[in-house]
Amino acid sequence: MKKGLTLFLVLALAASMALPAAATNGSIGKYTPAFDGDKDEAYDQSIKVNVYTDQGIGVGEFFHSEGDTPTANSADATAWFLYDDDFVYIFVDVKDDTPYDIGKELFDSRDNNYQSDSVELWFVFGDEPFVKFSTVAFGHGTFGQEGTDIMAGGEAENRGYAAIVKMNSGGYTAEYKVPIARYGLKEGDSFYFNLQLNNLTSADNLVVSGRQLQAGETDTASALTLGAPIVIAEPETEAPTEAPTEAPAAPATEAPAPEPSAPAAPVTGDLGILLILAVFAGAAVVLAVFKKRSAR
Ligand SMILES: [Ca+2]
Repeated sequence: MKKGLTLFLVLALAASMALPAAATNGSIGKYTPAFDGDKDEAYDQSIKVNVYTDQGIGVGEFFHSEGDTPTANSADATAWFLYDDDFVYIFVDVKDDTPYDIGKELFDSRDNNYQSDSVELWFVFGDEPFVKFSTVAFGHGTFGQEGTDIMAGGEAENRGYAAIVKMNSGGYTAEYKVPIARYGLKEGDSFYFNLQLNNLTSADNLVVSGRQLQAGETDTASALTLGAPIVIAEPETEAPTEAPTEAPAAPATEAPAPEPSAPAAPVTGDLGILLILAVFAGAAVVLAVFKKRSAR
């Protein structure tokens, strides 16, 4: 029995290694993060996609290079997803030990700025042939395309797109807002996604990894579904601050409690007295009538 299970696992492992890995599919959690370029903790409760391992391609593989062709690409990137009724939010962490700044002037002088350290997000939303949105390291700007319609020079931002790039010691991060309501997407709908990573090692040495995506090529893309809401538990650090404020509050709210019950008892007492008085009054009336009758 145990041997059979071991054999099964070995065969399953061999089969998984022999077959080309498929792109990772999954569900995106519904949650609106603070859009500030930092990774909100809710991202960790949703799906993530690595440029290599989750897209069915080998680590370090690339599909395009310019300049001296490197044997492997050392850069790596992982994307996390959230969404709400208006946007898909994507946080991308790029490990790039050769950050190269092409400069704002060169960025602005180019139309389609793929020749830079940059992240390209590729989508197929419904009937759209494809949508591309990219941002460059050092935060010089964005570039986008809706099919053949170019979104450059701030046009992507005019249509609701946004990106915040932050450099760090091991590369850079970028947080994106993609306006899914613009494409009619809502909870329960799916779209296709691929991540592309452009890595410069010097001004004219570029390696491009990941995948691009266009309608009709979606079988190698990640199918991502707008899924259930994410519920973030109350931070534990708030508990001690709440306890001291609640402690004095408790006696304060309890103290008045006896007050309503205290008057409650006299109410029944008053009724008793009233009853007694009524009896006396009745007796007095009876006595008065009796006295009048006897006086006649
Ligand atoms: Ca680089």
